[in-house]
Amino acid sequence: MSWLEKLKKGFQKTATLFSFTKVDLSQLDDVEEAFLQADVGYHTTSEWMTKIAQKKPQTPEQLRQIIYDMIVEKMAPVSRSLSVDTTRKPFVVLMIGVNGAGKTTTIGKMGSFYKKQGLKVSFVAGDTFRAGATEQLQKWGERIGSRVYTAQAGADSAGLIYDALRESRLNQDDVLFIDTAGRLHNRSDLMDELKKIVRVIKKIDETAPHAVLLVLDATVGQNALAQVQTFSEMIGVTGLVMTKIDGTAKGGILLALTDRFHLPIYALGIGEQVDDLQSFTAEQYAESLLGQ
Ligand SMILES: Nc1nc2c(ncn2[C@@H]2O[C@H](COP(=O)(O)OP(=O)(O)O)[C@@H](O)[C@H]2O)c(=O)[nH]1
Ligand SMILES: [Mg+2]
Repeated sequence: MSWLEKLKKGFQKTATLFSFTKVDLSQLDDVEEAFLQADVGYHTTSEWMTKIAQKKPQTPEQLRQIIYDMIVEKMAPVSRSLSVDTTRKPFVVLMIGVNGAGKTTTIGKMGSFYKKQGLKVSFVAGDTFRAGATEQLQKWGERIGSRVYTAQAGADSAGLIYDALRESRLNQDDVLFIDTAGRLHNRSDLMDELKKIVRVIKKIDETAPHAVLLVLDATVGQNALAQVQTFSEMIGVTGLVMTKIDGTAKGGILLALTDRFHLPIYALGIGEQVDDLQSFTAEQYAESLLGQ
């Protein structure tokens, strides 16, 4: 299956919401309902309903074309590809997000993506909190042939990251992915640890981390807004990755997020396999969301 086919399959549930069979301009409730069901959000929905009413589509095809254009217009400015600055040695990517969002899996997939481009990639198993997190990342490392820096369970995460970054520098790695814990005892605990991690990274390279990617699970829907808000305020986020788009009807959440935060979107995850992650493009997103 090609990436676009996978994406379409992933967005199938959202696309069924947009499979209008007729257009009745005096009765656009079902269109509005589709946007809301897909988690597009109230703001974008009301903006779009006004535009649709002005453009007066006569057929479902015309209506879908209008929606397609509106999606691309909104999402093109935040579309980013997975490119890294290989002069940094290493380009440091800090992966953050709540428990279960898909941080560790995304690191494995992204690591594989860069490996295939011939880059030297290493991982840091910075989630020393959750049992099994280190082993999970080690498996990815073995699979793609990347070095994984680890510490004992319960060890200080910032300490491990400090040592790993120093060694990664000596090794002249192109990219270093840092995995982090998703949930500690409470929210301020988690944020304090992340802040400490950023501080120790800066002791070694004040330009790092070069990317702070917040991983979001698409199935949480509107709750993603609160997550972006919290992580942005507390430690700053340079971009988003959305996982688990497969099997949810909430694919429109990226529109709501863009409306509110305008953060670059780097990649979409649509499954648990190594190739189930790719760069985000507005056109592919619009096409698959509408099932075209
Ligand atoms: N279906 C699906 N599952 C995913 C995706 N990304 C991660 N997962 C699964 O979600 C679960 C949690 O992922 P994990 O990477 O451990 O999350 P973390 O706690 O943020 O590190 C695992 O079972 C992953 O295999 C995705 O894009 N699609
Ligand atoms: Mg993890």
